Amino acid sequence: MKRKWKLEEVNLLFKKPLIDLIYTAQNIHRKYFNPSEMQISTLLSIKTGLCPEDCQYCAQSSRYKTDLKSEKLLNIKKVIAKAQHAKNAGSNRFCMGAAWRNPKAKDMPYLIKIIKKIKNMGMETCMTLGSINIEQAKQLFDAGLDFYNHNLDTSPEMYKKIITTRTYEERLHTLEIVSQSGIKVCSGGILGLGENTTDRAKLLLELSNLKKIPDSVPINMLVKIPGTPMENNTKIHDFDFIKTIAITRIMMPKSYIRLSAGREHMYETMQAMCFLAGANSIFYGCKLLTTTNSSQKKDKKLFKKLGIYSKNAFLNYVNHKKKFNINNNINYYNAAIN
Ligand code: SAM
Ligand code: DTB
Ligand code: SF4
Repeated sequence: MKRKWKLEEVNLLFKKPLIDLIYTAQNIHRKYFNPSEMQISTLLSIKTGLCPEDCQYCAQSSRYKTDLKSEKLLNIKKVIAKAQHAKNAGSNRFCMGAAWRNPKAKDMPYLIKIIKKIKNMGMETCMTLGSINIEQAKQLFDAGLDFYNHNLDTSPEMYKKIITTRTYEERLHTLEIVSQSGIKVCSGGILGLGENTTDRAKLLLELSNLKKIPDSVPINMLVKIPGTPMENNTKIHDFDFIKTIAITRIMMPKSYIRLSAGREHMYETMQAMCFLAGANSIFYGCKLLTTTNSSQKKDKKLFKKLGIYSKNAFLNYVNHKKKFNINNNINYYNAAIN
């Protein structure tokens, strides 16, 4: 039966020594996952900027004067070419984001076409389009959408301070609709908004106490965007970030935990500690939605050094060996990404 966490218990976890938490998290991680395997997703913004919402961290809100160049919906050919490129690079999931409050009825045929085409390429699909209703969720599910990303971002109390154009309850309602439709839920948060430890505990509590625990939990480190109200926020300390990842793993043992935005500015040792604490998924490719990501070259090097490989790359490697009748022992290191 699913464990129901209480706030006091989670607050106690945050008080524990980091080394103990990493040790516990790594043990739990090894029960459910191969610790050398990484899930690899690639992001693409299919509609950029001019968003009517006022999320204080975001480059895409129309409320703030950022350097972002807005873009209309990308044409389908461009989206498919980007997905193919991501697949060739070793990514197995293509995640598409649109800066909308919600998709309109006229957008649905476009979204459905894209999902079907990318599924036919043998990739998993994920979309993040704002709030959706049950009919739209069903349409996306029927088209083959695997995941829907919709973050709770922080605690209910903190949420009101950073976003005024929608409520936490609306967020929870969309998550419920997505779950009911059969699409897998991807939901997580951002650290570095100015939240305290209890806000972090409450975010993880909300996520882990959803009727169905999210299959995928992205943990973002705030990327400070000039022009937004958060441009001068104090950076969260690396150890506090790692601690939150470890507690996420302890509370959601079977979920993929994605080390998401902010990776570009993390040292290799910091990333390695996040993986040790239970993170087992990343965004791969030089761009997130509007900001830059760690380069593929750097990631390949890091994976080789750590002996980490993507599931896809490993399967490609095994198939390659079979095809060319290569009989030496399977060497995971040679399979790192591609
Ligand atoms: N518009 C959709 C929505 O709000 O659900 C999806 C796009 S939004 C960019 C997805 C998530 O990216 C946000 O919920 C937030 O967690 C993260 N994000 C956005 N801007 C960020 C930033 N500057 N730094 C770190 N994470 C960010
Ligand atoms: C998530 O939690 N992080 C991704 C994805 N879901 C859509 C987005 C990160 C965005 C970082 C800032 C940007 O590139 O605009
Ligand atoms: Fe719009 Fe999403 Fe950015 Fe909020 S986070 S401003 S909803 S694109």
